[in-house]
Amino acid sequence: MNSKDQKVLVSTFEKEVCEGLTAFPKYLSSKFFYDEVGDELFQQIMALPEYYLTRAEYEIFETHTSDILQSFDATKQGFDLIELGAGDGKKTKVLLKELLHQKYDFNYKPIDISENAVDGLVKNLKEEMPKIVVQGQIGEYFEILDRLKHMSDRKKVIMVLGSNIGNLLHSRAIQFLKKLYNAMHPGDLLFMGFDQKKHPQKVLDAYNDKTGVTAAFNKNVLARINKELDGNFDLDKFMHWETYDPESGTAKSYLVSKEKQTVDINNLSLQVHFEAWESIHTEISQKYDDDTVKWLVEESGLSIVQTFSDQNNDYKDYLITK
Ligand code: AVI
Repeated sequence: MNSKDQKVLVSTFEKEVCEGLTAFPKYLSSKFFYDEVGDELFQQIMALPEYYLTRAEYEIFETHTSDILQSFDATKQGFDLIELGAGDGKKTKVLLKELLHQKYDFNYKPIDISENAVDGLVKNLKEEMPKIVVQGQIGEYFEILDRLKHMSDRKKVIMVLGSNIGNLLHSRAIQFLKKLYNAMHPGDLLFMGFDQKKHPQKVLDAYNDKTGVTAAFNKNVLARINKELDGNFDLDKFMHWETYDPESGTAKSYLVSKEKQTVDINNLSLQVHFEAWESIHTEISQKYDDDTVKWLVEESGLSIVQTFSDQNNDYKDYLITK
């Protein structure tokens, strides 16, 4: 950053872009993938033949619907269904439909970082299932969790689907689970999706699809810098690169500079130099096994009650209690 420039860094985006692109090695958080364009690209990813996660969780919901609902509220005394990172709610709708059908007493509270996603979902549910009381909220996970505790007196069932926890390093995942623990009262439940370790090629393919949608999704963080911070990244001069370590279960995404180049980010008065083949680390997508999930959950003071899996054991939803 130009030292003469006294510009105050206001938004998290500005602050983190500056930090990440002046660090060595360079990094940017995957939470910045999601604007209107990023949301649309993620929708496309979820429909890709390679991206098995969404279909696997959908299969779990379709094949174990009644058992899942029973596990949420066996006595039918009523609860709030809170979904963090709700997105378009496609999978959740399977449960919502059945909750209505079986006359459970519940309110649905979808929360997402994307205003666009929450507004779309609330509008869509009003049309498709007008009987459900839906209260959407916009916010980042960690900040929302502080509000969660005081959200209602009813029993809470908190859902975090899509292996969204996998975008956090284990240390952050434990912090996140501890925050959930603090937001829960005894008897409240957490229903959380964890993508499982599997054939490494299957994981690599899921994050490196043939049509290049995932590459465009990854590069969207650069497009956002261009749009929102007056940057001049040439997206063609970067390539999407994916790795998967079967030992740790960590899939990592990078943007790799194909040549030596300098990029200006005018709103930050920042010039960023790239050597040829220098990388920006943008995302982790962690894959788990039962022992690792048990460790994360128990480190946070919580415990696993039950698991639901797809036929291939590619993916699992864990029912967790305080
Ligand atoms: C949202 N999250 C769980 C996705 C994942 O699988 O890590 C985001 C994603 N990144 C590339 N493809 C999908």
